[in-house]
Amino acid sequence: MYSTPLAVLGLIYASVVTGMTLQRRAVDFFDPAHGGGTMFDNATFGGEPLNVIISGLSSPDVLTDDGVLKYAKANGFSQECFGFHLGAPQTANLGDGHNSKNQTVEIFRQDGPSANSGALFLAASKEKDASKNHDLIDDGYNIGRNELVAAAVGTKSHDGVTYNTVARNITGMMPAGSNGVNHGIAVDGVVTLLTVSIQ
Ligand SMILES: *[C@@H]1O[C@H](CO)[C@@H](O)[C@H](O)[C@H]1NC(C)=O
Ligand SMILES: *[C@@H]1O[C@H](CO)[C@@H](O)[C@H](O)[C@H]1NC(C)=O
Ligand SMILES: CC(=O)N[C@H]1CO[C@H](CO)[C@@H](O)[C@@H]1O
Repeated sequence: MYSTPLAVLGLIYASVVTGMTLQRRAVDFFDPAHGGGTMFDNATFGGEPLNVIISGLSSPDVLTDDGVLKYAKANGFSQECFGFHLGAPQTANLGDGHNSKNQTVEIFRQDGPSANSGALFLAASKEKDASKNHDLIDDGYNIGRNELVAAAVGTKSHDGVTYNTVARNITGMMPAGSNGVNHGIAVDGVVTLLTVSIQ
């Protein structure tokens, strides 16, 4: 194979555009294991499963700090209790909205130099009570994931923006069981990939 002048021109054009605007990314995400990572974060009492991924192929505006907050609102989660810093292991409580009072979501962005997908990795869990101190219900990770996904899938509008979300399950990336999982709560090993398109 050799590069035709047209292909080279295309490459230069692509880099220029990338430098100027928010580009749609090229991959859903990179498997953290390939870069020495894991699908568990490092919370206070062991790892919380990163059981939902917002694809790097989503509309770029969804993957920004501001954009993901707006997207959460569109899904019925209020951002009133949000206090997270993306990229750092911080708890983000999507807390006081509608039917999801005790849903907790931590958000991590995959944007390091060796795996810059722009994807957001979420650790979703369901707590017993919003007032209790991170006391998960039985099966709290699987249920937290399923509730978040159920709230997100389909077409949702908020503040003049319409989002279309498609879900796909990925197995084989996260080990099933309770080994090394926060509070010893077993996970089913399913990671749900959400691809969000702004209409
Ligand atoms: C939290 O979730 C559990 C299980 O769904 C529910 O029984 C409980 O009432 C909820 N608590 C609050 C404060 O929303
Ligand atoms: C993903 O897996 C969960 C748990 O088995 C299931 O409840 C859900 O319906 C699946 N979602 C999709 C999109 O396949
Ligand atoms: C704070 C905390 O939970 N740290 C853990 C991070 O993960 C390593 C490896 O699994 C544990 O040894 C630490 O205890």
